[in-house]
Parts: sequence; structure tokens; C-alpha cells
Amino acid sequence: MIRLGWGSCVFAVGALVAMSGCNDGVAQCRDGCPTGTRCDEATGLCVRRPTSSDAGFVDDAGSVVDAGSQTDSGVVPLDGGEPVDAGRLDGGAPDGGERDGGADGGQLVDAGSVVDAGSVVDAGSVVDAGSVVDAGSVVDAGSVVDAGSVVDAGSVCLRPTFRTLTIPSVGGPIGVAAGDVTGDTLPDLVVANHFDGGVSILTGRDGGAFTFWGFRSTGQKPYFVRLADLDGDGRLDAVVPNQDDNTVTVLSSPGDAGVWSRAANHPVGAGPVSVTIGPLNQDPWPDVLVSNLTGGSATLLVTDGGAGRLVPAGSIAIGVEPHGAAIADFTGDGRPDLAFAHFAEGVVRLAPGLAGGGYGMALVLPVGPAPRAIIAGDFNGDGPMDLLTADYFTQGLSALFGGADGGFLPATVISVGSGPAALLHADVNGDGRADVVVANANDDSISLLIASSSGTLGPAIAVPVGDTPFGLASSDFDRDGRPDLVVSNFGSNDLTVLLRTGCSP
Ligand SMILES: [Ca+2]
Ligand SMILES: [Ca+2]
Ligand SMILES: [Ca+2]
Ligand SMILES: [Ca+2]
Repeated sequence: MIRLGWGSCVFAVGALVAMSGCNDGVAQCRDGCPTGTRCDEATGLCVRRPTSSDAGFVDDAGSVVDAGSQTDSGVVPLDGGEPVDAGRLDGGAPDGGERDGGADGGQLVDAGSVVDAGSVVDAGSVVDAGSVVDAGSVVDAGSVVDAGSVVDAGSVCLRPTFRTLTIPSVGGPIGVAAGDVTGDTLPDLVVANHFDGGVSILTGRDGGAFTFWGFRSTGQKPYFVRLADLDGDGRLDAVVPNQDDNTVTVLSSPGDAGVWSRAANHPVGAGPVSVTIGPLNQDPWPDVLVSNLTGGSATLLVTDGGAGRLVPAGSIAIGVEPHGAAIADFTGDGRPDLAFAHFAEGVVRLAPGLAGGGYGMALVLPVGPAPRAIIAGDFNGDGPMDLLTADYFTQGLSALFGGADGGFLPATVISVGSGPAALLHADVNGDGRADVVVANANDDSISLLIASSSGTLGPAIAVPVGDTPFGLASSDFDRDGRPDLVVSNFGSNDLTVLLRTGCSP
């Protein structure tokens, strides 16, 4: 493994980033949800968006946060948080720092840091979309190690086994995403090459092998990559935060061999290291939440459905060093809320979405040291949404279990490998329930936490991968009906593809 000074970790290879639940794992969400639907975090499936005609639809009349009180069970209510800059999404003027039901939390300060809220502006200039590099050369279909025993007798597989392929990469593969970007229905890989200023595209072939297709420039020090159909053309686009030039690149518009022909660079805050795809407003289009590590802020980019492009929708001064983020409805009012893992502080900040747009005071939830990634889901099977953080300076995850009143229990630790840096919420054993995968950067392994039939997570199962894994994605690469995994190994400059074979007894 590579041991780097923490400073350089923070600013160079640091956090991998939160994967917002279902966007990473289950096919329907990962592929982008169609018009009129949204991603259901609990199942990873695209579900119909509620409308004003639906029973239970929450309109703008209510306040988001119930002014509950501390309960005997130790559940922290959602109104006990600290203030953040509440940017608005509706294009209106800032709300002057006032917020109803101030309850027992702090007072909202500086609600006016709205950056160009909602106005449609230039969605970014077209920059070099890159050229095709050595199209068609086969990049090492990989050596087979650890073929695993095939059991899989149809019962729940608690210990999945894999056939391992190692695929060489270049330029510091810090992040990876999987999905069909060439339009042939086979899942491809898109790799963020930190030192090369762009992403490489590896096209899927039959049997789970990959062919290096080419490269697309993005910006300086790309840190992460996510795929989603942002412009509504039915094809996956790539979203890449560029840490050193404070931009996010969106690659779109199928061109040569179906791969992107357009690159739009959007200005964001300082040091963007992650993007989270999810709903930030009430339209059916997926939006982009950017964590700006050094700026201590988050930038909101929303899709303008009519124009099919991304436009700025404000920023939030969320606090010191936000790394990963998650978008989910934690308060149960139908509006998306935002959760951020704050690396330097060892806390999660959860900002509730407000009825009129914008976000309310953030609830501060202590977790372990150096949380880098965060995902949302029901990880104990009791219904309310929970959070998991990957605490990089430890050998564990922090689990924040949601209470029935919308608050959270104090964090509990789940043991995994050393240096957990990335999280993936995806079905690993093929039983239809999303499991949790952890990239352990310091011991060159991943941990599998298999979800039981009751919805709880099993103990971590270690699987060796390459040196300093920082990126995770999943798809069925060999099209055998079983979900597979891919890991980007920053230290060994390669990718580990784990093709599921079966189960061990
Ligand atoms: Ca598209
Ligand atoms: Ca729960
Ligand atoms: Ca599963
Ligand atoms: Ca498979």
C-alpha cells in the first residue's frame, strides 16, 4: 500500500467519496432514472416521483424540521443542529436569516450566500473532448487468481466468491464508474486518472474483459467520477470533479463509437473531490451535489430539463472539509436532504431541505476520525433511513441509525479493513438486497457486508485487491446474471475486476 502524509492524502489522494446509495449499486438507479421517477435510496430502484395529487404529498406549507425534543433513547432530534449558510434553490432572494421554529437549535446565520441561484446561465464552455487514443487495443484481459469455489445452490449466499482480473491503468486511477457509455448495452468502465487530467474509457467485451477505448480530458487532478444521464438523451454522461482547477466536467453527447463528444466545465468551489447524483429539486431530472474540500462548501448544479444541461443553483457553506455526501429524504417529508462527511472534524452534517427551497440548520452528528465517504440507506432493516461513513483513520465504519422521529442514535462502529476510504451500496450476492462494499486503502482489500433477509449487515468479509484501492463500482460485467465489482487501485495503477463465481460454504 502507499502511505502518504495525511496532508497529501487530504489534498492529493484523499477522500474517495461518498456514493449516494443507490446511484452506485443497483441497475436502475445507476443508469439514471427516467422522467417522472426518482431513485429510491432504500431499494436502488427508480420509483415514481410523488406529485401534488398524491396522498401524503408535502407541499410548501409546512416546515421541514419537526421541533421535537431530546428523547430518552438518546435520539438526537433534527432541530438541534448548528446553522449553515442556507442557499436557496428557487431563485428567490435569501430569506434574511430568519427561520421559523427556531426551537432549541442555534440561530441561522448568513443565509445570504447564494451563488447565482437558479438562473440559467452558460452551462460551461466546450473544451477539448479528447481524442481517441489507440482505439481497439486489448488491454490485458487479466490473470485469473482466486477462482473461488462455485457453490451457489440458490440459497442466500453469505460468502460470495470471485474470479479476479487485473487490468493495468495509467495516471493514478483514483475513481471508477461502471455503465454502458458506448451504447452497445455492455457495461463499460470509466476511470478518473488523477495525474493525467482526464478519464480513460474501457469498453466491456463478452466474458467480462475490457478493451481500452480512449481518453477524455476533464481538468486538473480529477478526483472522482460518476455516471448519470443528465441531459435526458437516454445515454449516460460522466461527471468529474477536478480538484486543482475548481471545476466539474460533464462529458456528454455521443460521438465517435458512441463515446462523449462534448465536455462542459462548470465552476464550483475550492478543491472539489466528490460529486453525488440525486434529486436536489422537485423536477424529474437528476442533479449534482459537489463537495468542495478546501472551500468548506457544497455547490449545487441542477439539470435544466428543457435545455438539457446543468446550471448552477447556489452553494452552501456547509463546514470544514466536506468529502463525501449523500442525498436522501431523512426527515420523511418527501424533500431531499443533504448529508456530508466532514473529514477534518469527524462529524456528519445533515442539512434538511426546506419547503421553500434551500436548506435548514444542519444537524451535527459525531462519527469516527476522518470520515471520507458516506452513504444513505436502511442498514438495520427497521425502516428509517440510516447513514454509514468510512472513517479513514480507523478500521471501521460509523453507523448512524435513524430513529422513528427523524433523529439519529449515537454512532456505532462496524469493523472493516484498515483505512476505509470508499463505500458502495450495491447487491453483491445477487439476492436483490443491496449490500455494502468498503474499499480499505491501507490494507489493500475490500470488505463485503452482506445484508441479511432482515435487513441487517453481516460481518465484514475481506477480499484482497490491488494497492491502495480508492474507487468502487459494480455491474454485471460478464453478463452471467450475477453482480460483479470493480476496484480502482491508486497505488498499483491498475483495476481489480471481481467477477462473481458463486459462494463458499
Ligand atoms: Ca446523456
Ligand atoms: Ca434504519
Ligand atoms: Ca445482497
Ligand atoms: Ca457477473
